[in-house]
Amino acid sequence: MQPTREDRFSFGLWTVGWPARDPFGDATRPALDPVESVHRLGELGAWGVTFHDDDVVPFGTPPADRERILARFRRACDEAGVVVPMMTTNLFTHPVFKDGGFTSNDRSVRRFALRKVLANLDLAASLGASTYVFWGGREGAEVDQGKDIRAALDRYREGIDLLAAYVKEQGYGIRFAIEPKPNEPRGDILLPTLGHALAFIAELEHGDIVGVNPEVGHEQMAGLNYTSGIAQALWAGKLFHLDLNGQRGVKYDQDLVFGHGDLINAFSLVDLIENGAPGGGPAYDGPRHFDYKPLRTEDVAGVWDSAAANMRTYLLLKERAAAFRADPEVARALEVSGVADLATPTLGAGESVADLRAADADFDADKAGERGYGYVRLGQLALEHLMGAR
Ligand code: DIG
Ligand code: MN
Ligand code: MN
Repeated sequence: MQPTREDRFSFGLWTVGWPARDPFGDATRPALDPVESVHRLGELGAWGVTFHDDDVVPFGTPPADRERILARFRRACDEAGVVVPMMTTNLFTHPVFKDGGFTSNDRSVRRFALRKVLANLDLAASLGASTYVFWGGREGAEVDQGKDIRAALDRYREGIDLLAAYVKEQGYGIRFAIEPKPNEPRGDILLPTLGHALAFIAELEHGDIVGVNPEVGHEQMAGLNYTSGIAQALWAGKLFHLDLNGQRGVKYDQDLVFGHGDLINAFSLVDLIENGAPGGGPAYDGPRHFDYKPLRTEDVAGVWDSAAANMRTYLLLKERAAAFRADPEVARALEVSGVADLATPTLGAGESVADLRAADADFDADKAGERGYGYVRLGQLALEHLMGAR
């Protein structure tokens, strides 16, 4: 269960670096030097680190200091043997973004937000990041009359398309991943779920390099099944990245350690990711990225325990999922449930609508309705493998 670089685990620096200040209380931990986090995460077995611009170069840092800070960060990554697979922009902390970045009602703020992302895209390219995440935490509203949603989507599309055109012109080889979230910190956030994000991407001029970065807890805050959402993102060829963590039901964004929320869904997710390719094998070859927050109750030692817990839980679930897939009783249960039959097209090759309507004259709906699909048996087998009881 010792993570290796081959597992492609990555962490946001903002996760372990969270000093645990929340709306109701002060920080319970000291600020962490990003360089320290890079070394510690590398020692724990992480393959990559990710960050918002401001996580490494604080907002408003003078250019001369910026280069010194970045040189020290690059050195740390080289020494620790970690890469930077993904980067993103902080368009949510500074008060200037309190009504959003790309979709602020204030045009001067929208223009500033685009300049901030452009600068960070140049840095992302120089660090070899292949994915750039857009989480629009402040893109939203609390008062329906205060935000013209259609105009906001126009501005969001204008911003993403402009940035995508820039990345193409520069030849950066970067793909964009939009991260949905239904609410918090705004009352309602634009592109609230995976489905909204996929529909938005379909309207872009440069949607070919734009995918999604779904986060476990964000879909579950909307009461949705994360594994099903990931399956649709894979089906659409748009799963460019993912944020793994835990969430216990429809409540505030808990950003728990991966698996510390809906463990059954975490199991089916790892099974899909690691075994879901047609014919078996990984269905996704991107980073296994953790975007979580160490509980506010933890000290610094607890922070590193929590980082290790994410990777260990993932590896345990991967091992359980492999056992599930290798179990002959599971194969039989899958057959009873007819899971593989769904891959058979409903119409035969060359069958017309007329053929379909003239066919199956002997179909007996009552008899077909008597079939038992055996899903409880299948679900119990999954649960017993998850529990290590088989
Ligand atoms: C929160 O879930 C968001 C921000 O932390 C960041 O912009 C993004 C990166 O994965 N996730
Ligand atoms: Mn979250
Ligand atoms: Mn996230």
